[in-house]
Amino acid sequence: MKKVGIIMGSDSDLPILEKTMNTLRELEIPFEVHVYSAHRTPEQAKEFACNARANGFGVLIAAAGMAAHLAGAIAANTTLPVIGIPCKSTYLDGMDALLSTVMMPSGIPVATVAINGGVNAALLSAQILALGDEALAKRLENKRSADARKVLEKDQAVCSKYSQ
Ligand code: RP5
Repeated sequence: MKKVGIIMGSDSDLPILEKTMNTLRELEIPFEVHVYSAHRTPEQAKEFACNARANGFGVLIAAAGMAAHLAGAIAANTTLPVIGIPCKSTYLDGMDALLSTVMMPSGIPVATVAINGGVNAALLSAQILALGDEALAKRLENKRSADARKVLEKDQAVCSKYSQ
């Protein structure tokens, strides 16, 4: 199976990417994780993106906060699908990163998930890889059903505790 590449602008973004990694583990998808910054280590970020397809990656997830140019910079250097996670930092509630990540110019797409949307980034990457992988598609279906069951259990618990 092709790998998912996870790139974050700083190790301070790790708590969001932990959710991404846990979801990928659950779905048995191999991944590789790096800290590359569009601003602090632009050459390394570029080199990673340029070589990603040849290095066995199928999808790239790029997470960054503040002036979050990482996903766009990665996307500029590969035709692999790139998923951007805008990370919430100290100021502006993540709106800075959301707009920096989502407002890509025509020609260089980034599929942007919600602010701090680590789980959905993993699920979207899985859905992309599952286009060519029936076993993974089945695991995704099973997870969707299991997640729905958990919500229904919560419904039962809330209903029986609070209804009168
Ligand atoms: C961004 O700046 C990183 O992705 C991080 O979200 C933010 C702050 O980075 P640190 O100052 O914590 O390294 O580039």
